[in-house]
Amino acid sequence: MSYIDKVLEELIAKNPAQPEFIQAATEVLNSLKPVIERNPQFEKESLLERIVEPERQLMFRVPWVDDNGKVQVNRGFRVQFNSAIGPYKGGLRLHPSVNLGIIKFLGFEQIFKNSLTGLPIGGGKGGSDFDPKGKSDREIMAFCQSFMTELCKYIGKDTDVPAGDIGVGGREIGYLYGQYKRITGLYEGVLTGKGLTYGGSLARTQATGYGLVYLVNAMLGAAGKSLKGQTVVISGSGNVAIYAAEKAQQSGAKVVTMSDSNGWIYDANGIDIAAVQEIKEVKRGRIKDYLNYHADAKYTEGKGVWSVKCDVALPCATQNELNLDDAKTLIANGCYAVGEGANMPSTLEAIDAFLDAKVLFAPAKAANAGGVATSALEMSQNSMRLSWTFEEVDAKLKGIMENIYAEMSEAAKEYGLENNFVAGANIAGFLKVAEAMMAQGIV
Ligand code: NDP
Ligand code: 2IT
Repeated sequence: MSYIDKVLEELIAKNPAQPEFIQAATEVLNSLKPVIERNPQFEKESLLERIVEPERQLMFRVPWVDDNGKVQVNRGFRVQFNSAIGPYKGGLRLHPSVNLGIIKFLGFEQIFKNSLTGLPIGGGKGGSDFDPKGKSDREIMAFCQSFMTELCKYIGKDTDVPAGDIGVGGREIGYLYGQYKRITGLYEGVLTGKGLTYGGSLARTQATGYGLVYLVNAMLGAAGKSLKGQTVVISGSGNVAIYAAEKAQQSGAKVVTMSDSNGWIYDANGIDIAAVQEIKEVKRGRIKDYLNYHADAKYTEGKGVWSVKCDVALPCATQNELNLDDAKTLIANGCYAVGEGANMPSTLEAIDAFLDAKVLFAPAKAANAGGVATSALEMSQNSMRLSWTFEEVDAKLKGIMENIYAEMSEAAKEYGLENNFVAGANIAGFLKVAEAMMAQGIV
């Protein structure tokens, strides 16, 4: 049995209840076959066994009082996966589906994503099974304060720097930051995605969605194509989806769909992003409310954006939202490029179908790295006690995404896997972390 197969077999036996973690690890490790062949010392020093085991996993009780005076209890998580190249860095997710396996898959992906940014950040992720939907601001604050009361013991600007993810945006980061400062007395860049009045970076809100489109533009450009005049389908209507849609439209594309967990909208005239922003960012409403702004758009309950004919697809909602059947439908309808804004939105079978059909496929850990890259820029600004303009941050973000495209395509080429950006991103992200771990001894 090969070294990689042996490590995967042990990982599956040890983590049977963590299918998402197994899925993420399978994708990465299977990409590393040619790297392991060239570097036998990795097996000798059990590098893969070490890299799939988090350095530390925290699970804790989060009690809080709801608006009826009832005590609620949630489970909190922080997985500090790998600190070889920098302090743990990664978001916090608040969603009822959150469990240890989900946080481990996200933390594992984050290691290689953060490496690809070229910035000094290690991999981590956290969150809770708390459901923010329908909660009052006071309930959100009560939860965030309780969550941070425990988490603050384990984080800091040079050790672990959380940020947003699903269900965590500016409001939640504010409550978390206030509680961290109150307990520790430290005014420091312990979180990113902060408000602009207390250390946040301009362009962090836009960064993941903009970065996704910068990377897709680089990928299309290298293939002699561009977004101009193209039809784009997007899933999700949260932070990543909104700013991906905005930048895609600025790049000359027509975005025709967006969705949430209830259903999806189709607007043949192109999505009105200001309307989606008002519905989601201001009113915290449902995507169905788009009909109140554009009665001629179409709303359908359930899942369905991948059935719409398009040139480019940008999944920006959640993991495993695009399966083999969806991939086949997209390919049959002429979709020639996919950029993953969400983390692991495509199943392993869907990815294989895209690669077999020679679809230009930008994997999440490269395509959505703009968010965490700009978080790292926020950390730099906090350390220097200054702030860059929107244009400065945006220009750095664009440069970082173009560099990620170059790194993943060169790594793919070097290993004879031209245009397989899944393998290219995994290999390029892995090699930097692997070298740092080897240099630091058996830790
Ligand atoms: P938001 O909470 O802002 O938005 C999430 C969107 O996805 C909402 O439209 C939500 O619908 C939908 N969604 C979430 N879960 C499900 C589900 N189980 N089924 C169907 N739809 C769902 O989160 P973000 O935009 O920040 O995150 C979206 C994705 O991007 C995630 O995979 C995240 O990990 C990833 N990501 C985020 C980054 C960031 O900087 N924020 C950076 C890199 C990746 P509803 O409101 O109905 O739940
Ligand atoms: O998945 C991700 O990269 C994020 N949710 C952003 C993490 C960050 O630290 O900005």
